[in-house]
Amino acid sequence: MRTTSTPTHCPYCALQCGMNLTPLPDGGVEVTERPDFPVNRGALCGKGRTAPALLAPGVRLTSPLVRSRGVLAPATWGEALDRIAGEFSRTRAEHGADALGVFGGGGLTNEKAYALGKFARVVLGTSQIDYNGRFCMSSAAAAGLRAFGLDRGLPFPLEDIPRTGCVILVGSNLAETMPPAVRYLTELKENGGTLIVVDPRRTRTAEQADLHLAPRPGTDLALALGLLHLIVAEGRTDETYIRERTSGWEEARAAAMAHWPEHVERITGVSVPQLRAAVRLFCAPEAAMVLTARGPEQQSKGTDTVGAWINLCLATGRAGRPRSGYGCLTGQGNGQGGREHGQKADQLPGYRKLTDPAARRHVAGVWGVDPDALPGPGRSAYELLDALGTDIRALLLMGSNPVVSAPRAAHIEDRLRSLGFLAVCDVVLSETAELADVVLPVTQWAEETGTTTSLEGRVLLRRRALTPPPGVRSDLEVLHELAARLGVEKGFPTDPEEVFDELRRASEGGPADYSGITYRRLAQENGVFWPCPAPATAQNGEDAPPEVLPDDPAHDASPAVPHRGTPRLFLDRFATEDGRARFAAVSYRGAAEEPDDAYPVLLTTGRVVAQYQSGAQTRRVGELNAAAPGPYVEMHPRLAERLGAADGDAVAVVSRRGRAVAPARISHAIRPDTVFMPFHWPGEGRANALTNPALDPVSRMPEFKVCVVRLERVGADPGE
Ligand SMILES: Nc1nc2c(c(=O)[nH]1)N[C@H]1C(S)=C(S)[C@@H](COP(=O)(O)OP(=O)(O)OC[C@H]3O[C@@H](n4cnc5c(=O)[nH]c(N)nc54)[C@H](O)[C@@H]3O)O[C@H]1N2
Ligand SMILES: Nc1nc2c(c(=O)[nH]1)N[C@H]1C(S)=C(S)[C@@H](COP(=O)(O)OP(=O)(O)OC[C@H]3O[C@@H](n4cnc5c(=O)[nH]c(N)nc54)[C@H](O)[C@@H]3O)O[C@H]1N2
Ligand code: SF4
Ligand SMILES: [Mo]
Repeated sequence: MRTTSTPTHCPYCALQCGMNLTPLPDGGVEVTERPDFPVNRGALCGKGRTAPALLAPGVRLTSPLVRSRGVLAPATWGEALDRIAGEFSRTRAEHGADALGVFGGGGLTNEKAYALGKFARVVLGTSQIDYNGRFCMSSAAAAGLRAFGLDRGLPFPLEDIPRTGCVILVGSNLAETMPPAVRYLTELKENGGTLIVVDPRRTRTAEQADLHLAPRPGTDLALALGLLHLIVAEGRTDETYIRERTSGWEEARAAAMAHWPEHVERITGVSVPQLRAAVRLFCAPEAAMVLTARGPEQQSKGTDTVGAWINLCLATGRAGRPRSGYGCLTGQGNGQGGREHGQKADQLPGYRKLTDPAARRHVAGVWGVDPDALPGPGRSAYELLDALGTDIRALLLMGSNPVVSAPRAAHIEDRLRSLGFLAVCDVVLSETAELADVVLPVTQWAEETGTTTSLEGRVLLRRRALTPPPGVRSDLEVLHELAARLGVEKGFPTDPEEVFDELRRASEGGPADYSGITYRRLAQENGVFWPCPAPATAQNGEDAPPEVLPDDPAHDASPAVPHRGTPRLFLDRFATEDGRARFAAVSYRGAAEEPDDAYPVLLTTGRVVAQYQSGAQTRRVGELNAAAPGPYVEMHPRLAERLGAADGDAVAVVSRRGRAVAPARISHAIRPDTVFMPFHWPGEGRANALTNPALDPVSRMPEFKVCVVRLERVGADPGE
């Protein structure tokens, strides 16, 4: 039998590695290298390599489940969909549209995220929609918008990294979270560039650094201010750039000058000589970059913290210039696109603002509804989950597992249980799906076509390579069926390309303009970077083939020529009204919780290479589970000694919100005042039983990276 292989992309993280999928005669599927995709050049991590394991029946859901007499039992699609539509109609009639909630995910394709946002606002008429991206990079997004007028995680392709002079990587453990991307750092060093890693732990990533700074969790803001102080004091600012391309320097400068290096050393634990060394490495070369990930972002001051790191780029003339700039390493498979097309509480497609009258008119026009009928902004993710069972009575959840991944998770689990009605679309019976009244089993990445936008802002086509098993339907089909049952017959097509073509029109003229991107182009090119406006003559959907693209990388304004897309942003001007980047005038403030006698130790949380997020998917893959079978508490030998714990002993970690028990993992790689737990597991070792839902005032992102705890020995075997 001849089998054809289909080029596509990994279902997991934002690197969106290219891979080929080949169906095997025995019904399985093989993942092979796809060397033509430049980002990973064939390399995959274990998660990508083993992703097909979840396609097998038995592991995944293949029938809808409906709760009856307290138990989830198989039901027909008709019964399941009728039940959801019935409960939603009844709840809306009794309590109003805002009693209906929708929670999405950054793993959903652009088409799904777009359709979900439209479904909430047009079919349900609710303002109460948000998504898990709020837990992910929303502080970097807010800071990027504030500084540059536009938020695209990386404003340049990854291939620029090896060509810069110095990279400061702040709170990213790339070696575990995006292993194939480590080669960009290796190549940077091979080219003579330097790497500074800022992480309270000496991670596999930090081990590669020329300089590792290990601040106390939650103090990155002070660290960045201290570095800026030294840059000014040592006369290393780029005054011409500051004058010509920025605004707000005086205030930012004054704020930084109030943060003396000795004071910063006391707050962060990073010594003044280390601060000076960092400034030297960063300022010596002509070009440099600052990249942030969840470490500095998942803080109750994440927006200001990222703003302070951006200030370093602006003060030294390293943004909007070749091989230089600030970037955020977005996390989920479609973490970038997922925040652009309307599943966020305050947004309309194309990264438009829900409060902007012109944006409402444009999108309402595409949707064929009255702009005044569109609800206003709703609650942010944590606030939405916190309102379940009180203001919000029924919830549709698509692409998230908050029982494991939300901060203060035991409380959120209670809120979910207190709902009048919960519907979950998922590929597996996640811990959150277990609480649902109706569970709808959906198709997976290899069985459906759709687009994602990678951390580079590169829009990619995932292609259907396999026929889904009977019994499952796509998320788009679910929304189509529910819309029809709730009285909206048109506007929810099930063909992803049709949805994408509508998304293109909805995004046209917005900050994230996809109107010039078509499935045909995506199939021929290795992705297209947004913004990519439609050429004036091509607005009827007739796009010219990419062969006629001009070679000049700067887009030729000639209207008939398709736009090439925008790999590099801000080279001429920033996206602010006056074209200037804005400094953030920020001062240090502490975390929402600081250690005290009752809770003397800092807890931070994060990831391990073999598990993904809430683990709903990867905990079901044998090879990954064997590599990372359960939670642990990483602690310094000095802390372990004080506790009287040996490696492997069960330790209880107690915060103001709850308690988790996991074996100690003793390591010199962590600060003695801090413990680390990965958050991929439910049950006794659930890290999020402990975390603090203190929110950043601008981005509404929770403080996953800092809370205070006390430790207790509980015996050697946590399993019993
Ligand atoms: N294997 C794997 N890969 C993934 C994921 C996964 O779940 N598993 N998830 C994907 C997603 S959605 C995301 S968002 C990315 C996340 O990617 P990363 O941001 O790289 O992942 P984290 O482990 O959450 O955090 C990174 C580092 O921040 C450090 N850190 C903790 N507190 C602080 C602090 O206060 N300051 C600083 N500077 N650093 C601190 C931690 O020690 C950790 O090493 O990964 C993506 N890739
Ligand atoms: N303590 C702590 N907590 C954290 C973090 C941290 O660093 N520390 N990081 C936070 C971050 S950055 C993130 S991104 C969140 C992520 O946490 P979650 O939002 O829980 O993300 P996932 O575990 O990826 O959950 C996705 C769910 O959707 C399902 N799914 C996958 N694809 C599809 C699809 O196409 N359609 C549907 N309907 N379902 C699908 C999966 O099976 C899974 O059950 O966790 C946050 N929580
Ligand atoms: S790095 Fe991310 S995209 Fe690449 S194979 Fe691993 S999980 Fe998939
Ligand atoms: Mo994330």
